[in-house]
Amino acid sequence: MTETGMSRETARLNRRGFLGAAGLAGAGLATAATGVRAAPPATPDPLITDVQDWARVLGDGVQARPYGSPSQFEKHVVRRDVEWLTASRESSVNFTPLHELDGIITPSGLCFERHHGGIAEIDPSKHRLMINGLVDKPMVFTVEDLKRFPGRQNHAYFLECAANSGMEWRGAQLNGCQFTHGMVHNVWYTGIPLKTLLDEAGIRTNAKWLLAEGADSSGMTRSIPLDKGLKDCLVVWSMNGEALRPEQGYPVRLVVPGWEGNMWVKWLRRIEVGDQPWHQREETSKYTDLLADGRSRRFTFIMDAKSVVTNPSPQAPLKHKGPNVLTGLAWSGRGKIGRVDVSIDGGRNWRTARIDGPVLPMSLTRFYVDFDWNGQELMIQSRAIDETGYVQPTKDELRKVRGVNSIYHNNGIQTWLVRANGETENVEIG
Ligand SMILES: Nc1nc2c(c(=O)[nH]1)N[C@H]1C(S)=C(S)[C@@H](COP(=O)(O)O)O[C@H]1N2
Ligand SMILES: [Mo]
Repeated sequence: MTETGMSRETARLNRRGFLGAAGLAGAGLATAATGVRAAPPATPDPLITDVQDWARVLGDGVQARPYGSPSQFEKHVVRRDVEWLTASRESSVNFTPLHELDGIITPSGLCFERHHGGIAEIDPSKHRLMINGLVDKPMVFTVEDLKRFPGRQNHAYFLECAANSGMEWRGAQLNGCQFTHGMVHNVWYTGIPLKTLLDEAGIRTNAKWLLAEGADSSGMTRSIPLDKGLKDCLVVWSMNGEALRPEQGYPVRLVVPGWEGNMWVKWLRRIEVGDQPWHQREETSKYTDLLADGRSRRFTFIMDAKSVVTNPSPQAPLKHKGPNVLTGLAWSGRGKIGRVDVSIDGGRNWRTARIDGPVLPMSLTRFYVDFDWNGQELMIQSRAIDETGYVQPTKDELRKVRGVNSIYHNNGIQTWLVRANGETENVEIG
């Protein structure tokens, strides 16, 4: 394990050999027994008998922390990057610590970041959003203008980078769900429908595509079908109830629900209306999937249903025998999650997980399995099924269709091996 908590080793297990040796056939997911057994009290236990400092000394007052931050004992709950992953530290990515979170909302300071030209620090009074191209009336809006439009909306949506799990195409590689699945976040957005602005400018009848452009040094540009832009795209200025963070596109970003993260242009400064796509770098050489026969899948847009068990996982091993809570996240770019199944024997037997919290379209959805662990080795998997009936595929099923040249759009089923001592590893059943 390196400092970032990951290993570059590829762990592959032989399915027959492993399952045979472990004798997991009878290991069903038993419902957890009631009552979590706690350790008997030590006598005398200083944690009970002593008066701790925090009970002796007056604490900070209300003026000490005008903007709050997490407890000093939560310093390990941070975004992490992988040094060798990209050529530069600015044009790079870090990952959401999914194994440290619960519920469905990602705290703003923990949302993974993906920048192609570093973080633009924009003075909102100097920012403008232009609508041009095939419109009756080209327009320029200030941020204040945007906030005066009627019809403001609130939505929770997941944003997943198309490269999430991209390092796993050729086998298990990164040891932690933060690194294998952490290019996803889910926040509450406040803004207005993109349609409101397009209506204001008046779209010409031959319009079919939109080009979204960012104000950062990368000048990010992506072509978006007009239908999608009119259906549910948003221009937002707020996440989780406060202004967007600079990392997430302050002062305005485009929200493209259910579609690959690259299209969610941050620091949004221009929408051009056109009659055909622009074929920009991010939709030609990048974010396309090279198939085995040499052809490329392009403009795939929608992020298919996917899920991952966040606990246990390599960064969050099992520590106790007896009752344990397994939990994870599921999402689909096609709508709501319909069901999540969990297996502890490498996909032989499945049990329906309990979903808790809101099940919203194109949002992360939280699932749980309360189970008893007797110390046996486990091969944990989860499988998402969305409301359209689409079933999350195995990695081998994906490879049959897509080959192994891809980086992007890997929504295959993840396997975690839990060893008898509770340590957990990223493996693949081959
Ligand atoms: N202007 C601009 N928008 C951008 C990017 C960028 O580099 N510049 N990166 C894109 C990519 S590849 C992804 S995955 C998402 C990441 O959003 P996040 O940083 O909020 O996680 O933003 C997209 N929008
Ligand atoms: Mo991305």
